[in-house]
Amino acid sequence: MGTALRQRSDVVTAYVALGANLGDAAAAVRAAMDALSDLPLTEVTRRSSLYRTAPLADAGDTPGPAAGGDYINAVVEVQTTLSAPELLRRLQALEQAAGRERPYRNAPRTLDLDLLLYGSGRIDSARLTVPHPRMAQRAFVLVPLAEIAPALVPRAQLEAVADQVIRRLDA
Ligand code: A4P
Ligand code: MG
Repeated sequence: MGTALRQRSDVVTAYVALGANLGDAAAAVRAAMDALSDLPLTEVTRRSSLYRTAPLADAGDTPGPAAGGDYINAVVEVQTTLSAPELLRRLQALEQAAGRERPYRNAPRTLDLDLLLYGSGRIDSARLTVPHPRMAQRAFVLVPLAEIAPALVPRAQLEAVADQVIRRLDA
């Protein structure tokens, strides 16, 4: 399957951000990486380390319920022939399977999977925006992405988020 996938001309390199801050978040993120590699027409080609990160709210967010504890975050690279909407649907199904509830925006979550990049595609639909609109402000996305795809993360972007707390977990 892997070789067959790589030979297809419609294969796209995409990046998925993983985050969790409820229960055993590291186990949830590792399990999600495995689940991504089990998706049809999709191969995980790079996995970042896991990172422990301080919860970050959107600048525009009104203060709401506590954001919860630290997150575990990571990024994976996939090769896929799924369309971007189909990949998003699969990511959301994995979130549901991990027991995700959505009581309010930025609520603590057992698993959050965001599509960061889908090839060089730009998508702006009601359900999907790619590149992910908040990725450039977030160390918990940029640092693991830079670990597996350094060419995609300008140094200036990393410097701009250098004040955000992020620590790589030992393997
Ligand atoms: N959606 C649009 N574009 C995308 C995309 N590229 N990838 C839509 C994924 N989803 C996308 O997402 C809400 C809607 O966004 C979906 O219905 C989808 O159609 P959601 O996952 O249901 O809700 P959410 O996670 O609460 O919102 P969102 O926008 O994913 O939140 P963020 O911006 O990802 O923030 N701090 C740390 N340290 N680590 C974290 O991982 N995560 C968040 C969540 C806040 N603070 C954090 C972390
Ligand atoms: Mg999300």
